[in-house]
Amino acid sequence: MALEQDMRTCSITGLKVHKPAENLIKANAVFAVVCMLLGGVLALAVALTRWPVTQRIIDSDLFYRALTGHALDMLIAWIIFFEMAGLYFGSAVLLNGRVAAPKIGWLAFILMAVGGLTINYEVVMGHATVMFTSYVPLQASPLYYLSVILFAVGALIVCCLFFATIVKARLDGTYTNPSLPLVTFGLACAAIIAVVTLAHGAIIYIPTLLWSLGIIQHIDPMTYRVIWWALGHPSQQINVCAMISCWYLLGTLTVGAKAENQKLARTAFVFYVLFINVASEHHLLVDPVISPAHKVWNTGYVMHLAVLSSMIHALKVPAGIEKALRRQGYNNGLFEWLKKAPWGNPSFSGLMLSLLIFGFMGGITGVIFGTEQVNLTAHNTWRITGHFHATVASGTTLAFMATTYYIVPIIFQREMVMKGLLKFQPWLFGIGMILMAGGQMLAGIYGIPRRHYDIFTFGGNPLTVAWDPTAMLFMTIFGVGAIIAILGGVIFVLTVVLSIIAGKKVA
Ligand code: HEM
Ligand SMILES: [Cu+2]
Repeated sequence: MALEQDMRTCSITGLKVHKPAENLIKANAVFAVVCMLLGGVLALAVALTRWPVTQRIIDSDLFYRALTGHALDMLIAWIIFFEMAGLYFGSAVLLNGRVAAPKIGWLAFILMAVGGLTINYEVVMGHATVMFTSYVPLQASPLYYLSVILFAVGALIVCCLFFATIVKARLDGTYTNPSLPLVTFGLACAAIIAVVTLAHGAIIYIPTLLWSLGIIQHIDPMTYRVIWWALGHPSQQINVCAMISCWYLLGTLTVGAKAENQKLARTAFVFYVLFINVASEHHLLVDPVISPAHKVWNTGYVMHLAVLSSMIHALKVPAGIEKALRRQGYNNGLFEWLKKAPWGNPSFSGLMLSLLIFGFMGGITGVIFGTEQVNLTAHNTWRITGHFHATVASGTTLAFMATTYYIVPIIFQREMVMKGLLKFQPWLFGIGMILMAGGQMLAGIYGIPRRHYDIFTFGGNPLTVAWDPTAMLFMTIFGVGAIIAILGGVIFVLTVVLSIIAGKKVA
């Protein structure tokens, strides 16, 4: 049948893979890894500049370019390109269906690729040294804002295509179960949040572009911040939904976990959609425009409805893994299942490290720093940088890395190379990030500021601050962790690229 021509059956999962879906996943995944490489090179420059041992290794102008580029390449490009690949996988592949409009998928990819490359060019050339928050009145070139908009429009198109592909799978009858698979459901919640988030992005970046062109004379900084964070924070919840979807997927792929009591997991996903936007306000706790009563109500009460979802998933994912391993016979005592788990499988260790670092280091500190009183002292210190290097930089990144080790055989149809080395990859990246983010958070408690080029001599300014020696100890630990994590990142990029080019073909 002509319709079947562009489908193949995956020899690993038995799923039907639509060729155009496969190609779109490949393109987005390759771009994700390339962006991680760029972001990683910049991470090294930024980390060595701030490490007391190698302090100020690049000059201040380059430091702020590198810092802007690092955040954009990592938090925006690596993560979002990977999520685009995930959306095609979760809709077309998991539903045995076909991408609703592949040509539109390619248009979106081109918009995102051109946008992403131009953003990098503008930042490297020093036309947009505005940090990724690009708070006004700091101003970047019009081309920078335009590129951000192009990238966002591309991502928005892919979200729409994701929903259209689900509808198509229903119409074509390739997926007949009344409820979507849990992984697809989680991704659908991510995509819903993404649409709302990107709408806020448009509301704020379009006037900012006009302002940088000189067409609008003034943008109120406080208005900018309020709307920008309706983009900035919910987009982290897209990442959380996508990461948790990966946790469920990896639980199944690595040990055969079944998501039991799925209604609870689905309800938890819906809670993100409903409540996360309110939680954005934790970024505005030191800002004067929102009333104290509102801040306390929001961060003291409403935020916890979203936190509740994370707690549910944090119990359900390990519970599913435990049940699966017990079914395999590891029933002695309380922990035999944990001891006998496949720790040498980098997808499994990556999943577990993601869960632990995201939950214990990232999630808990997030709740603490989101409290109004604590926020006043943590704001703009390294405690915050440590917090998000535990959540998205470690948790989400590890989950995506662990998933990549399945994407390569399933989609690129290549086996991963250097399997012996790969066993260590999640541990190097994870432990490095624990030391790095932990060092940042602890140094931050002693007042070490974020985004600061020179806390050692203040540029020769007579104002000198004697930092507590303990802060220097933690900053030193930070640097050691950063180097170990970067090594883990290098192994990831290297093995993925080599596997795609030269890995053994999967039969
Ligand atoms: C090997 C891994 C990494 C290292 C060594 C590293 C290091 C750093 C350092 C030193 C800073 C600057 C902190 C400051 O001066 O205030 C920074 C900022 C940042 N990093 Fe990373 N990072 C890594 C991975 C990641 C990943 C994977 C992500 C996101 C997915 C990420 C997102 C960010 C963001 C959003 C900022 C804030 C930039 C700003 O303040 O504007 N990083 N990173
Ligand atoms: Cu936030």
